[in-house]
Amino acid sequence: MNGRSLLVTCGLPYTNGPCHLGHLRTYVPADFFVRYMRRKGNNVTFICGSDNHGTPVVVSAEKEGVTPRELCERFHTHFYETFRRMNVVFDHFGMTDNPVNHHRTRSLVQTLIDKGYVYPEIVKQCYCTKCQRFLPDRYVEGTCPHCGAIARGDECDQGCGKHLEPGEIKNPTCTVCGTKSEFRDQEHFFFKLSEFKDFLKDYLPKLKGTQNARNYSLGWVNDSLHDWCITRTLDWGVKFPGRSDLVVYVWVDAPIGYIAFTEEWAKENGKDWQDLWCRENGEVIHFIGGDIVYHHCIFWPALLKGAGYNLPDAVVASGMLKVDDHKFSKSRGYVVWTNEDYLDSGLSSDYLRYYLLAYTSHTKELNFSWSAFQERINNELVNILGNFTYRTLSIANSKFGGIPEGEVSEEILAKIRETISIVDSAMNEYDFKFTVDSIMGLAAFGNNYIQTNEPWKLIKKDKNEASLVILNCLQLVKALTILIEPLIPDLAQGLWEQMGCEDTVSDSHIPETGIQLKAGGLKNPTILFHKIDDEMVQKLSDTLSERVKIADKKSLKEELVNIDDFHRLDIKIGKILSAEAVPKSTKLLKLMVDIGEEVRQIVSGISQFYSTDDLVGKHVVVLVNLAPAKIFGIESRGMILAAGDEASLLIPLRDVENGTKIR
Ligand code: B3M
Ligand code: ZN
Repeated sequence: MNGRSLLVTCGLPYTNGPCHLGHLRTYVPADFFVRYMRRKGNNVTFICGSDNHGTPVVVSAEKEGVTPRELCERFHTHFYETFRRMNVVFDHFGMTDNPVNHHRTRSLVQTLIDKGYVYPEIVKQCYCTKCQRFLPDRYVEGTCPHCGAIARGDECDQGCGKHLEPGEIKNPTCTVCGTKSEFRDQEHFFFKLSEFKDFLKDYLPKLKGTQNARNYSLGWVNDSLHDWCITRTLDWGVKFPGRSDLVVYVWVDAPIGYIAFTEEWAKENGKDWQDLWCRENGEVIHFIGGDIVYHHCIFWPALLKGAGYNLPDAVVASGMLKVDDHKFSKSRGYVVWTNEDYLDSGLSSDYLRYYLLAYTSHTKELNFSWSAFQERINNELVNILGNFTYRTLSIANSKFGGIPEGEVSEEILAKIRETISIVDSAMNEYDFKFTVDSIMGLAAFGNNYIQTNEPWKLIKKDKNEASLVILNCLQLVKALTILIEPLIPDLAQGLWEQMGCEDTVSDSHIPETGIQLKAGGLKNPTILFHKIDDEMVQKLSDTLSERVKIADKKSLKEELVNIDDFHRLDIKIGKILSAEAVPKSTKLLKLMVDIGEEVRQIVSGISQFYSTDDLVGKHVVVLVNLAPAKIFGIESRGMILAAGDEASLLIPLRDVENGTKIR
């Protein structure tokens, strides 16, 4: 097939920590896009690798007491394997510390020097007198000169998100020893970014991809563009040409990794990397996180333009991630680890892929919670797609002996064509959610069609009519299987095999959705889509809240409260009137508690430790003005106080009346 030639890349993960949900928000959609473009008959090369240089890696290696290279190799393998487990399959996954990237970076930087785009300047750099060294980037912490938030040396990561140049940060301290750092003069090299203003003003409006990338970067260009310091005082990294004491800034050699990895891939596959990077014989599409738009839409095109390479055709930037309504944060415990939490619990990679692409648009903020995850999978993927495909295949198999003879109705073929055309335009706009919704719309149509026509009843009245209905359903299943493969490749392959196909669905192409099925046998269908049960969700939510609690404990150094704070809590003595187990829960009891002026319904997680008989008639201590909540669908108003992991209930030493206030 003669399709477009595409080079798709993903932002390179730093090799200083494990893969989490924040990473996947970029990699899964990129893999989805790549698979779809291949199903369309395009020629796609999918490239990524690990980002090994810069202070993120050196600081972590120093803390662990290993060499930066050791740390990089460990996390490089980790990312490679985790992406595989998620069915994110790159044609090449390189390392920025490998020789090809050292060579490509030095060569590109040398070209910039030769063309007069680089100049030296003496700048004020943070210096730690105790550690006796200069403090680049993450070696220093202080306040952001733009918004006043706590910031790192090169980035206001918790505040306005702006990139900071060396020396810009206010009140700097050394992150290793905590000493207040001072500013000292040092020679560094600058890239004349300001000379690229007109170029960027012309280039950015034409840049394809998502609107957020284009709009943000145009704003920055119109605002102001400063020259960019591209060297750092570090041992670890790519040496700046002619200077053994300086390396290039990590944001120079990391994107150049995209080129170096293409070279490595081309060499292994007998291709010419220059087709993509020097001759415009293809399109370059970058998938990145929304926090690195500046680097990809400002620095990177300017570097490429200056050195005479091809420019990216599209930048696709994903929105940010929240966990349980909190800003994603490893240190505060609001994180979901891909292996430890998700895959190692035995959950399917396809479910997470579905959720990440279907939950909200690619560029919007995604607020993750385990209950929303469960709801989406069970109500959409399992109830709609799983239900329709299983019903169709099992009825066809049991009542019609497989795929019956006949001609698929024009109505059905037209519906498939309509979906394909909607999907195609959505994919060209990088609107992944709309794509998924449209495919699920076709599944819902199928569900409705089979429900209305009831082939299992119709067969008794009119066998021919019934066999046409099931043939139509089977054609819809075939189309759905091909269309859904980019999203949920394992489940799609399972469906494909149940349809009696012996090849792999990822070798098929979109136009095949309209090719009529040949009469023949099916494999005995089994249920492929299983619901996620409440217990699993409870376990995952518990893991998350436990992590947040531990992080809280670490960060809260004994916060003091005053007596007014204490008085805001309405705590009273209550008497348990009745207790019953909450169905389907292993921990919860529903209690009715007399707190004096009223009887409260309270759900309490203590059933492992007490039988209902132990509790009825007991006086307990109740937090009365806790905001009401629904637990397992049951309203709970208040909380019974207990101590420790085994929930030892607090009780009054002498008898007091129900409703007595604790003071
Ligand atoms: N290593 C990771 C990040 O800042 C960074 C990406 C490099 S892409 C060339 O998200
Ligand atoms: Zn700031």
